[in-house]
Amino acid sequence: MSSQILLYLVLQLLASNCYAQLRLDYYRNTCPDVESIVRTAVETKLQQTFVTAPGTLRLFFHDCFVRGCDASVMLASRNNSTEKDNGINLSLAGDGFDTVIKAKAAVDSVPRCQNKVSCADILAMAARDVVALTGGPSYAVELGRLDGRISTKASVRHHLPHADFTLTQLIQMFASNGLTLRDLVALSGTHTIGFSHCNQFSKRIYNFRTKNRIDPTLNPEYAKQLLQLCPKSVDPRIAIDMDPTTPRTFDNQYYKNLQQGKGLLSSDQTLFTDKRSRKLVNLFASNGTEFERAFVVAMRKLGRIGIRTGNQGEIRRDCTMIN
Ligand code: HEM
Ligand SMILES: *[C@@H]1O[C@H](CO)[C@@H](O)[C@H](O)[C@H]1NC(C)=O
Ligand SMILES: *[C@@H]1O[C@H](CO)[C@@H](O)[C@H](O)[C@H]1NC(C)=O
Ligand SMILES: *[C@@H]1O[C@H](CO)[C@@H](O)[C@H](O)[C@H]1NC(C)=O
Ligand SMILES: CC(=O)N[C@H]1CO[C@H](CO)[C@@H](O)[C@@H]1O
Repeated sequence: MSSQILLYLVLQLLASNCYAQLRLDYYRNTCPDVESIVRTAVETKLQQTFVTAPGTLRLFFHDCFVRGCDASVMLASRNNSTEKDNGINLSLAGDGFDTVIKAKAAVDSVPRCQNKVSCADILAMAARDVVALTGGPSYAVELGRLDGRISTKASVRHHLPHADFTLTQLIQMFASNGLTLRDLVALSGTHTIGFSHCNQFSKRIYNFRTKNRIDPTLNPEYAKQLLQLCPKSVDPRIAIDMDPTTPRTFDNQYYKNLQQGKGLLSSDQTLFTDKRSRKLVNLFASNGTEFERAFVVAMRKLGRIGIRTGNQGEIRRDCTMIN
């Protein structure tokens, strides 16, 4: 065997070891009904408020990109120093956290399941459930993540993408998490539901490069609507639909919007503007099945980032505090 092939095999082994212990039936013996317990809790919460869906999905993304999928995003601190205290998080909907807390309580109310299921796994299941419950695809979730013990505000800064990132910056950040351009375009399709605060895109309608200029990649009619929804004196708490066409349905409308210049964030619209990703946008816009397949593949990969097993973590009793 050539040394190159050997090296390749060793690297493969190391890479697969990072999530070697994730399994579809991880809780078969400890908490066999965990899937339906979580699903019921998520359904109940979603009936109370729609924000449950986007809030939970975004929480999963932020968890996985910062220190891996270990529920570190949920840790609260007394001294304002954890991930969730970071400014970028100001916009993480409280209902996402609440979904996990409620589902964890439901799981722990079953005696045999008590303190057996990690918060990180509950978040991964809940993220899958909200997609299916809003019209998107369903898929089996790999389980066996442990909860991390560390969460720092500083770790957020360099690990989450910003709305004004260029495609090159987005590609780099996703690649550093093992995600491809296809994964990036498919996962951005999550912006088919949920809300954005005006400050995330106000530059595009008020100060694009120079004062009073509108981003030319914005559809002019859509730009007019945005100016009305987000006047200069807007209440900073106001958030608007990211998919203006079917805001509460997890579908491929997001990509059709991009084709029409109706991507809300600059990081959305650039997926169509830039030739490197336009073909994928067109594919996902024209074929919802292609989108769903790519999305499921990408969500699995997202859920494998930085997995903790063995003594690298614990099963938190309270998702907001280490044991
Ligand atoms: C590609 C890079 C991405 C950027 C630059 C980005 C940025 C943003 C921004 C700025 C918002 C609005 C936040 C606010 O003002 O409240 C947002 C919302 C959201 N993002 Fe992303 N995002 C990205 C990728 C993702 C991914 C991969 C997911 C999930 C897998 C995701 C899920 C969401 C959801 C569901 C919302 C709506 C949140 C809500 O309504 O509470 N995003 N994103
Ligand atoms: C916050 O508290 C934690 C533990 O209680 C400590 O490790 C950390 O250094 C503190 N951070 C700041 C910024 O004070
Ligand atoms: C937490 O710290 C940030 C600065 O890092 C500050 O802007 C914010 O007001 C603080 N929040 C609280 C509740 O003290
Ligand atoms: C959409 O993609 C699926 C999966 O690749 C394929 O089977 C189907 O024929 C495509 N549909 C259309 C209308 O192209
Ligand atoms: C939902 C949530 O916990 N958001 C927090 C994000 O960060 C701000 C600033 O520290 C907190 O006040 C929010 O509670």
